Amino acid sequence: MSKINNGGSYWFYPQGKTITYAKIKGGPLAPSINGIVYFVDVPNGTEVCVNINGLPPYQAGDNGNPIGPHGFHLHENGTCQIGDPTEPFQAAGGHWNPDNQPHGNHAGDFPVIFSNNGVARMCFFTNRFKPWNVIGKSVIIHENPDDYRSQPTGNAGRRLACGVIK
Ligand SMILES: [Cu+2]
Repeated sequence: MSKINNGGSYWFYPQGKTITYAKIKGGPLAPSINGIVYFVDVPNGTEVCVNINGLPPYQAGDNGNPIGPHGFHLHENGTCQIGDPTEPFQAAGGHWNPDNQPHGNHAGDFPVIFSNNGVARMCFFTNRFKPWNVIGKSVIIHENPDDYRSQPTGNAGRRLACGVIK
């Protein structure tokens, strides 16, 4: 295993693999979110792994604003400038969509993130890019679930957390 220093704690990832990563920080709507998303070079594609803490508690959608599972995407601009604190991270732009697909099939469309008392861990495989192809893009975690159908954003709601991929 190799490790990335996160100010006193460490994140571990498979040794000998090429990785890129984004440190994830919550914005004004969810300041306690922090963690990492990393991208590991594997045969024929990339394994994407998530290790996030401090997600808000799940809330059912009866009031029209379900909190979690959280929409999760790559966005096209490598900036986590907060901007308007009631609609943060707009500077990150829209979904990263290099081959001009409908939402649901963007290269940057990822599975939703499930919080377990604030903690989320998962890995998944994608063949849509290699780790180095996403350097300079951003990772966004949304407040609401992605419906994988509404265009162009999946109706995933406000942007809770952001990280720029290095
Ligand atoms: Cu998004």
